[in-house]
Amino acid sequence: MELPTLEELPEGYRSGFVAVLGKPNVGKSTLINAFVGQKIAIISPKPQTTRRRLRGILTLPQAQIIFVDTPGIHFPKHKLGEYMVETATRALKGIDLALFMVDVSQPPTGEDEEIARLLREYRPAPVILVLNKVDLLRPEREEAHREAYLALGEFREWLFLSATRGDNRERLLELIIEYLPLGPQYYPPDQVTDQEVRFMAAELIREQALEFLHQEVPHSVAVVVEEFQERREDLTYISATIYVEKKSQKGIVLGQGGKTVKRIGTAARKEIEALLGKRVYLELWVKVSKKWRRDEGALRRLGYVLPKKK
Ligand SMILES: Nc1nc2c(ncn2[C@@H]2O[C@H](COP(=O)(O)OP(=O)(O)OP(=O)(O)O)[C@@H](O)[C@H]2O)c(=O)[nH]1
Ligand SMILES: [Mg+2]
Repeated sequence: MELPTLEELPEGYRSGFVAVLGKPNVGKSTLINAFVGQKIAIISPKPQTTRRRLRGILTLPQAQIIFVDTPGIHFPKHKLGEYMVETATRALKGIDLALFMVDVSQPPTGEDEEIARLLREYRPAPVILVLNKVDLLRPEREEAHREAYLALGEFREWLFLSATRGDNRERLLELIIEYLPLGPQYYPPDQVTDQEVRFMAAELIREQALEFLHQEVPHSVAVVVEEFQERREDLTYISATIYVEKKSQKGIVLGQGGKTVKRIGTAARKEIEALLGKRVYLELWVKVSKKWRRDEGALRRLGYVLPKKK
């Protein structure tokens, strides 16, 4: 699809890049999926789910919003963590608006303070404070938590939100559009993300690994799609490798008689079929890449390469 020229767009058309920042697990990816109306980012109740920057594009009659999903900012314990935090920090460059998302059902932590400090240091754009998970906020804590978050910095706007239930989502969208500059469509109106389907398939497999594995194992998982072939018009063949950090984890991912990897595969296949709108034959392998989260070379081989500084 071709991009319309400025003359073809309605007068006053707005567009821009909106980074969603916050510590792990506050609901950043959930919000972007809800706005875009499609699962473009994987989600899990476990922290540190998103590892790379990715874009979710919402095209409306009056505006195009490019949401930038970022890894949760935290105090890293290994090179993968450092990579994730650096990725999130670099996403601040060249944005038009930042959404600082927090979990308002809990009081602020050191990670929230660190993000507020980053925003003060970089001053990337106006900041809207998004107090998410309001559906979990106990009424007697509302005032104390709200005041504690508002005290973290200077915010142009703030609002309560429930990304899952939808409270205030429309209001947030209106606010975002108000802060966008006049501009063209950067992406064709039917495009919802900048990611390749091959990469999205790898993420959907990792999402199911997060679902079926526990404790440290899910965090030690990386997924690489080795082959992605349209065998027939209605059938895609995908072969992927699940990497873990140690031999013992390989046993856990396989499970007795291979039952765990089978479960991961069945669930992921359904998700990928929904994404592609066709049948998928998915083959999964499990391999060990020793302590890959601590190894720069392994990180690169697994595709964790920093986006260019803008
Ligand atoms: N109750 C409630 N749960 C929410 C809300 N928003 C997100 N969640 C849940 O919070 C968990 C984390 O959501 P994600 O969207 O993966 O969080 P994230 O901020 O992208 O996390 P990272 O990628 O790890 O940084 C999931 O279990 C979501 O279903 C909300 O408004 N209310
Ligand atoms: Mg996320």
